[in-house]
Amino acid sequence: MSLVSRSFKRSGFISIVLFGSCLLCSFVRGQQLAPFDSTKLSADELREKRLKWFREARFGMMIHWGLYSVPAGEWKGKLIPGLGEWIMNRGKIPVGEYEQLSKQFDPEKFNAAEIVRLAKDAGMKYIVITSKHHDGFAMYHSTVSKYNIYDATPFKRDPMKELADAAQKVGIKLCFYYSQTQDWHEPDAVGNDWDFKDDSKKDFAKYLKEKVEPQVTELLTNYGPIGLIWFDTPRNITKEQSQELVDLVHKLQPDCLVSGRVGHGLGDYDSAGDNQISVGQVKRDWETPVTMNDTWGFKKDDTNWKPTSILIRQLVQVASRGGNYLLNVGPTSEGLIPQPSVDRLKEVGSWLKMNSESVYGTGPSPFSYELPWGIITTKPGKVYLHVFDWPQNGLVLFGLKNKVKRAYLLAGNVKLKFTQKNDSMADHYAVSMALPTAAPDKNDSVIVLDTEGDVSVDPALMQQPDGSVTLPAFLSNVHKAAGEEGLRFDSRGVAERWLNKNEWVDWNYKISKPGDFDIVVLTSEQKYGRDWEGGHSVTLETAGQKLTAKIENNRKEENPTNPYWKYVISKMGRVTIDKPGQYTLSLKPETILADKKLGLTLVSVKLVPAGKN
Ligand code: FHN
Repeated sequence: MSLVSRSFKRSGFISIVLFGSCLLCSFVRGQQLAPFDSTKLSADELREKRLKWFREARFGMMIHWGLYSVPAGEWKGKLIPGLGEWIMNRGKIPVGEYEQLSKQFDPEKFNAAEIVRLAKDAGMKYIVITSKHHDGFAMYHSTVSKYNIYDATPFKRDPMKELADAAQKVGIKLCFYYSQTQDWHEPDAVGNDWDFKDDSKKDFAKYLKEKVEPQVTELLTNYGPIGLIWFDTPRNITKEQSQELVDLVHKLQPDCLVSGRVGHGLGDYDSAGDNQISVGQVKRDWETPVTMNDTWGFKKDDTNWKPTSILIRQLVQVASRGGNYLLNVGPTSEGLIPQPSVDRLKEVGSWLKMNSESVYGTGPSPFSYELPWGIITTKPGKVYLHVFDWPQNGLVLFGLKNKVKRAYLLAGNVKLKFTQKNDSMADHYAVSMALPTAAPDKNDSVIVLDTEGDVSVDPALMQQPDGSVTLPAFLSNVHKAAGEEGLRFDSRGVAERWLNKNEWVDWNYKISKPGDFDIVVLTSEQKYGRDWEGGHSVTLETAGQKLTAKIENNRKEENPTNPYWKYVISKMGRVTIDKPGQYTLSLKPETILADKKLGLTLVSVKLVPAGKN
């Protein structure tokens, strides 16, 4: 789909025009308007209608709050490793013992209006709160199960009702997280293998009928209009069962969205993995949930807060790929959002106040790859350069074909001097901007380019002004082995499940400044995941030269926008490219170690000017 038709579709422009012209016709003919009948819309049109607010939102607050905030990561004097909201599972706590937490749960300091105000001031447009997480405890007054905050705790209030009222007042959408498969409190649900060991005795359909469907019905009946239901972890659920949930939500509230994690690709939009940010030109509407520290539910020993700069950069990165950034907070058992989260949200809010134009209502980056200094968002006639690493000698952007009319810093509207050189013979385009020496904003300084016409760029993978070329795995041409499922890309665009050495990839790229280049392979390591896997060997071939080497851990580098995924750099050797022009680089596995579950994984291959690596 072209950028133009995509951005039209995304802004809902087509439907506004249709409704608008319809209204006008009726007015001209002097007829009374018939009430809008949504039953006449096709399934696709209904989804488009539902997605309208979501596409504009860009930024939401996720709240993980439940009984688990009472132990806050500690059980019987021992710190339980892992996520705070998983303490029941990680500690194999019997249902009868975990239930007792409800007697201590009295979050008297909970103040819905304050939480909603915090979200609003941070620039968030929706709130997704855990109405029931995997522990099975309902955080609202449910009549389906007494295991809920109103009936089972001394609190005797319904925080979802209070939030619904507060959110309605300030125009924020309230949305509910609901764990549809895992429910460690219920014998027939998924997940509790310590109390309910015998899987053959489990009747998952019964749990769906007797708990999930009636509770989802309550949530969509008693709390006013709900923006979306955020289902999660679709384990052991059939396609028919996921579809029934989707249908139930849409029957009760046709405008309510269903998250991608309902299962089987049936949601209204896609959900990236936790703390994962999608790359490239993402085809479906999407959202990513992100933690501010390491856990979702409050955990007293988790002080690993991400700096505000990372949060702002991630928000922008997600926006530049057309997605929504859902940033989590985990209130304490008193009902308070931890101060480090409050501080960060305020800082994000102040940044957005100055720079919101470059986030809300923007289109995706015209480049399918990331740029070395930051990220791009767009609007008709405007290109927003989000500069994270402020260069000392001005900024050069390659590949933009539009004539630039004006360049300025968004904050304060400060005019910048620039020159533009468009050499269509050599197919080389460059805008060079003179910049103040100090970064105007330590988190993200936004430069605006006012351009003539719809933004158009050179789609080639090209050498950047610093001389390097990055060849991301997800932009490679994949040569599949016949009949094999094989190599695929995760939502970060990283190649995985590359187990067959007959599969290989290649890229075309453009060099404008020839020279000697070191070739490095980037793989990645998850902070709290499995250990880094390498040791496979590959052959890289480009410009008539061949390098065979092992993928090793020569050096680790921070991923500038995501502390969860470090880069692991493997040096493969040096090549010489003596002329400007188009080249191909191929990467073929020699050996893939069989004991590695994900096989050969790959973030990108980079050509770096010799010695600069
Ligand atoms: O298991 C849950 C986890 O506790 C948390 O709710 C996250 C949020 O995306 N979702 C699941 C894991 O992906």
